[in-house]
Amino acid sequence: MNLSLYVITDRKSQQGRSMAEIAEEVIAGGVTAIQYREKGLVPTRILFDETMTLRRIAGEKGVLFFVNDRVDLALACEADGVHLGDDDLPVPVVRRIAPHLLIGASCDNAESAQRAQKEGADYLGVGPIFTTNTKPDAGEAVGTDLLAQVKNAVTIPVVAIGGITPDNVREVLKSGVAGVAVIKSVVGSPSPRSQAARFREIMNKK
Ligand code: TZP
Ligand code: MG
Repeated sequence: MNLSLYVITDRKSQQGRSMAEIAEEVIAGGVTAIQYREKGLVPTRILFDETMTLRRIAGEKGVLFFVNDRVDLALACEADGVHLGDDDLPVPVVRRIAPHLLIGASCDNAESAQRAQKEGADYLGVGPIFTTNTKPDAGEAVGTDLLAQVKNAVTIPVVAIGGITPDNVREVLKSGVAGVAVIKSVVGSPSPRSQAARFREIMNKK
């Protein structure tokens, strides 16, 4: 499971480009995982159509595909996995109803990370590492020291998220995480492809 460069969709950051175009570009730039995330009141049929498109694109290129929040959509489009937070279905419930799905769980401290691991999560999303305005309710930045603490408290892969850019990604990787998840810095870039490639280059040099 390669989660090293994990890009999350965001309609507001796309600047008129289609989700499919962004996905094709970031994959060409070297991302290893894509997550479909939609927090707006968008009809489920549109969400379904978009997840099907991204599922196909990711599948063709051998990139992992996750759906945020919605287990029904993850199952419907045959995603590789689903990413869950505290407001979503509990990890053990999803494990029961969708045993083949990979499950990512959001957490922001060592205790919740250990709990999610025990409940059967396959990887953890930890953040926000730095201040971000992409997710207004993300809470206080946790920083890289706490990230390292969380990483050392579990054995499953940890993906860092929140305010990560090519300028601070080296610092994040020092904590030994399996990957970084990024929205604005890549999806909001004039060239999502070259920005993903920039991340990739820095990460490969590490
Ligand atoms: N969860 C914690 S921070 C965040 C999410 C979804 C937003 C990350 O976006 P960006 O633009 O990479 O800071
Ligand atoms: Mg959620």
